[in-house]
Amino acid sequence: MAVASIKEIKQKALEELKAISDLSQLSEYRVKYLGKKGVITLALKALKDLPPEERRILGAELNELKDFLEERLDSLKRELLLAEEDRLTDFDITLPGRRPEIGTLHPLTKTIREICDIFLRLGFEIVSGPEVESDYYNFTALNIPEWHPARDMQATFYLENGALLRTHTSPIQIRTMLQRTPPIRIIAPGKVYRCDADVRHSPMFHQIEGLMVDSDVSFADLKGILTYFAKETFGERTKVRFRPSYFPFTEPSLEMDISCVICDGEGCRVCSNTGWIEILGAGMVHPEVFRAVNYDTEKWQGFAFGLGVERITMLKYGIDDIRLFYDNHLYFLDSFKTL
Ligand code: FA5
Repeated sequence: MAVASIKEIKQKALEELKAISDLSQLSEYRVKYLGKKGVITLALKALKDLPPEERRILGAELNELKDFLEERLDSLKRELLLAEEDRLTDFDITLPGRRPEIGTLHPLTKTIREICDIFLRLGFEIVSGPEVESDYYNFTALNIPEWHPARDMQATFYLENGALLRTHTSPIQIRTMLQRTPPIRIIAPGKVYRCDADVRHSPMFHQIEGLMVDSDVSFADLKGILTYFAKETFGERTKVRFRPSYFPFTEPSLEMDISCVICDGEGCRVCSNTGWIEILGAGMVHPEVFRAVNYDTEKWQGFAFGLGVERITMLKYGIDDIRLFYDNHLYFLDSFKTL
């Protein structure tokens, strides 16, 4: 190796050093000159074949170049890293801010609030009760003794201690009447549980219970209030009809249907071609229930009703699978943002 070729190496290395403008070029450069098979490394290895005097002079020069380049590359790397960091944290404070995504109420919460609002306007008050109930409040006090076949209508989840998960919101009627004296006007929204599951039934669902007790409450009041509720919820054009039914805790009992909101009463798959859809159960409070809470049946009359929140929400928005309410998929929940 000649002195001239070392000069060339030095000249080229310094020239190329000036052209480095980013970290990847820097690492390529380091490999090219200082790597295991780099230009300077190989030149240093080649020194061993030279006569001692030449080796000393050229070796000193090459090592000086190597030390210089190593030092320069280290400081250049620091500079480039700092510049990169600045670039990343550099932002334009004049740009408009990004609006955070705003959530929306769950459709079931919406329905519960809307229904509660309707009854609040009619002078009802909202109350609540426990989800873990005793057999007494859930069944016995509601005129469903242990032997009663109506217990089979509501497949019940029992706990090991003999308590149960309430199968309906009706035990809140009993709790309220035991705590208060009439007049009473309450609605009670809440979760209820039944061993029941398909596209229209869920093991956990929501009901809203209504109870009105006073000295002059009639079946006509019940029909009037339920009709008002249906029209407020589904629109003024909605027709209602009342069918006789049976609940152990009301007598007489009824079920209310509304004209099908999907086909407007013409007949479709949702209403099984009848034009009508059942939305709630109701009736005049049974004298046995009044006796269980020590109310004088000569003095007080009342009505009660219970509706399924999921069912009403499905009808309102045309939802055909109850499980969508609990899956919490954003594409489903987001579709209620504008409603
Ligand atoms: C009752 O639960 C009565 N307690 C209602 C009542 C109250 C009648 C006061 C008279 C006086 P029923 O079992 O029919 O009734 O349930 C009422 C509503 O709950 C049904 O119309 C239906 O909409 C809803 N429902 C019942 N089971 C399920 C379920 N597994 N999933 C979703 N909704 C359900």
